[in-house]
Amino acid sequence: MDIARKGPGVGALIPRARLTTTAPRQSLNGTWQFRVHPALAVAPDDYWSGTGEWGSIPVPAHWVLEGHGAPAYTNVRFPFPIDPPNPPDENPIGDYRLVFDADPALAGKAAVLRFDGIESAAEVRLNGHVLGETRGSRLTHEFDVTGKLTATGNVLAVRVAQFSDASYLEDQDMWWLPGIFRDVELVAIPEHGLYDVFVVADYDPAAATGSVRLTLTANDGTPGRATLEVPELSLRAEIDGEATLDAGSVEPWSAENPRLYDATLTTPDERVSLRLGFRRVEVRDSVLLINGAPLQFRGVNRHEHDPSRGRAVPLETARAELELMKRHNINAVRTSHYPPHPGLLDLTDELGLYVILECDLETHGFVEVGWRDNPSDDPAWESAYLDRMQRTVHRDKNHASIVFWSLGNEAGHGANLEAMSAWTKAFDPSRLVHYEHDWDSTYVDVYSRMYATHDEVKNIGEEVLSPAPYGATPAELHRRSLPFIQCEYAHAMGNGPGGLEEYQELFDRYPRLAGGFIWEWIEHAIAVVENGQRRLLYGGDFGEQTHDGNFVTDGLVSADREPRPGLTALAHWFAPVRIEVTEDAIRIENRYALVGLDHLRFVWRDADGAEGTLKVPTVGPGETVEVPAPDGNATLTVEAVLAEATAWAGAGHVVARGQFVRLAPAARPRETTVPDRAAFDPISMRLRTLGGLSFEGPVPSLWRAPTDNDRYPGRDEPDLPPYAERWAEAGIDRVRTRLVTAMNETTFLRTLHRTAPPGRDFAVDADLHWRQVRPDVVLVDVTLTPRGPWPTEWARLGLDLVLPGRPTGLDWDGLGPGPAYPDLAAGTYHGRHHADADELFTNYVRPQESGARRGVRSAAIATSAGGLRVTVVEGGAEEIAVTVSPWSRTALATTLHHHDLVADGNTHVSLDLAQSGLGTATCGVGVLPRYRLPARPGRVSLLLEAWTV
Ligand code: IPT
Repeated sequence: MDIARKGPGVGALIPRARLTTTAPRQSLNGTWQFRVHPALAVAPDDYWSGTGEWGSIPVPAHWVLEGHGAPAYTNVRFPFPIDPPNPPDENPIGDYRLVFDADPALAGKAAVLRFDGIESAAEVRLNGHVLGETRGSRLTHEFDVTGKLTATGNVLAVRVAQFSDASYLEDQDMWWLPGIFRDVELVAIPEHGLYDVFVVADYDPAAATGSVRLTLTANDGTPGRATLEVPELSLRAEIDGEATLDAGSVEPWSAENPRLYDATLTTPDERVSLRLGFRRVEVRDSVLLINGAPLQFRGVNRHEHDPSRGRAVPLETARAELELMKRHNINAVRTSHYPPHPGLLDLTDELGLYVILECDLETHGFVEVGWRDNPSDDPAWESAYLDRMQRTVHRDKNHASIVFWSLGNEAGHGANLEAMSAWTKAFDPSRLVHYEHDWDSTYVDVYSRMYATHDEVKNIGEEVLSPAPYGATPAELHRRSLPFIQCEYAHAMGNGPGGLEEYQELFDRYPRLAGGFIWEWIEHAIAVVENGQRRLLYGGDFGEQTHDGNFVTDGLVSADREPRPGLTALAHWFAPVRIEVTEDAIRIENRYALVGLDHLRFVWRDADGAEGTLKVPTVGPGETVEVPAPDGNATLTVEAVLAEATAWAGAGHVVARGQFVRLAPAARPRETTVPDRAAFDPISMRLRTLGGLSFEGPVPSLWRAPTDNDRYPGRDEPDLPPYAERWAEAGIDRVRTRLVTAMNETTFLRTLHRTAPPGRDFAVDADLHWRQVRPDVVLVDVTLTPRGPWPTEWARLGLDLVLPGRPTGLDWDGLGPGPAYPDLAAGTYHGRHHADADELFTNYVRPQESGARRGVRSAAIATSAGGLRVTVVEGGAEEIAVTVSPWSRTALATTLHHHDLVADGNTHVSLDLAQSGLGTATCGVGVLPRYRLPARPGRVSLLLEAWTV
């Protein structure tokens, strides 16, 4: 086995489409014999013989997740020296062995042995014959086993190298996870069967008709013959090699209406089933079109990940995941950064998701040495590059959902990428070619960027609205003719991402902008069980020397696929319907490209529980209608719900929501007395007890436990330190509060406090006016005033309290049910909400600030010792936020894993007058100016009512 050369694998058959066929097959998944050697040099040659000691392993699986060695995470950097094509000496070698009886339909017959994924290189032997070697961890390899299979006692032996020359081409930002991690199968090749089929089902939007172009290849490589039948279209034809057939009038396929027509190709020995989706992807005047209408990607980047099984994701899990996407108004997936399990494309066809299918290619680590010797421009690697692209395209070419082929990710520039593009365009002109790093767009069909700032995206949208400048080069003119996408944007790591609304607004405004794909769908934490406790781990937790920490846990859903708050906001901005409710009218905008709103019902309800269904006239794609609002409601909520169940959600599922709310401030109590000073701490004059409940606080507070985004400098301010550092420098993470004075006025007790960081002279003054309403109720008028020149913006402006007992739940009147921050509030709505103790925070793998409930008018914070009801009497209720946590901010900021957080038995409460936004600085712009919180005064009046249990 030679794992240090620059070519593709050897011995595999010409790549072909994955066909659904009646040809006999036999799965070889199951329990195999297994052992690992530390390096190729010490791995015995006769591994197929079965001598020596063996354990066992499931196939498909990654051996490092099955008790042999450990996973390792790096983002851009290679974990070994850049010395292509040589892998490091420390290179675990996994030997796999399976003894099996062949199915009678396969033994002695023409058949292939198929591997759908082996990381990173493998030598395959069957009954003593060397069949060849694989390259391309996420690519299918088939070997001809004709005449080599016996009825019983077949010995299949596979030697897998964790690292190989291929590792230089597979430097994606993810775990290194070796092993046979996808299916292994035997498939018969019937004598008069079809080796390959290529079908292009085109749709002519002007005529509303379809056509089918078929190219058939027989098993001997000659043109194939078969009978095509599409019963629903009464289409039947004898195909000899190639044909283009008129399908007459058809319903087109789109993500909005994934209409598929079942078709069959019959030969004397075999029947192949196809699902035809008629559709056309094209570009006109730099606008991307699907079936003649503008196509806007509302997409996500999807890695294959399961916390226990790595990239061996069961298809049922993948299906649940795609359904979850559909329920959150996502209409597109970029398969970052390799082809997924082949079954995924059947699901995207069926459920309706546009796909950018990406080749298994990334050489990002070469950026660390200025792209010196990047394989992308080295002729010795050209055949490896072409092989990867051909395997990618051939396997999945018959799927309607795939609209772009992507050459790979972050592989720099070079002739090999151009060669991949040229081959792809020649082979399949029905789709566009994508590659992000070709900023000049010389060999791609779409201009693509990642994490471009809002300003850049705006410029790109605008530049095609006026004539090209005089003297523009042909390349420049070509680029201007292309639509634009952000193949990655809004880095969804930790609490965030902010800035979604502003991107969506640009995508909606400029026709050239065809939307984008959030980075990324899922966090890649790996679950382990230690001392009976399940723990989610990230880079460095497995003893790696070179690693990139928790950068692997960035997603709209957790590794267990629980939605993060960012997904709720995204569902709002991606919604195919916008509902705007005012006091007397409801505006409904249809944001679908191709379909009307007949599949939706519009239901309304008010705060008193009255409800009804709106009569909405026909609204075509891109149109807006206005209907009158039911009379006299201070709160009116209108929801667009599915009229009938779909494959991905039940009837009644809420697709979009709009709301009108007139906030009525709570009445200010008139009868009050001056509180007894005994209820206050004599040194600090902070409230010590109320209604029998003891307190610590309230104290002014400006800090939050840094989010992931707070820990990175934003793209808009690359030269400034991240906020977490700015805050630490200013000292707002450790402010002290001094009592300035306390005095009894005629009707209230006045306490004045100064809060400032150690070693600094800038401060915030709190002027509190206390009035007793009842023994268990106080009214406090709060005025917060900044003093001196503050060198940094704040995280929050609020009051902190510590209540006795652990938190047991929260009931509030405000935005919910999930958390909301100034730039991440979309998708929450006003109402009475409840959160259980475990819903008060988001269990981000690395602890950070989370869980703020916003727009709060009143909240009841329950603890195991009692509780506190807070009512906002005056003050900007839209901005008021309540955060309740079992952990102090210091604990959140200094603990590295969620499972290591130790609750101190108290309830930490923050009542914020204002908060900073979250931004997306981990790999994008920081907090946008309008969501920042420069030093500013604040006023609020709060009614506090306490109880004990
Ligand atoms: C970009 C990568 O394409 C993606 O795989 C991921 O690593 C992401 O960054 C960060 O999470 S590349 C980056 C240099 C913009």
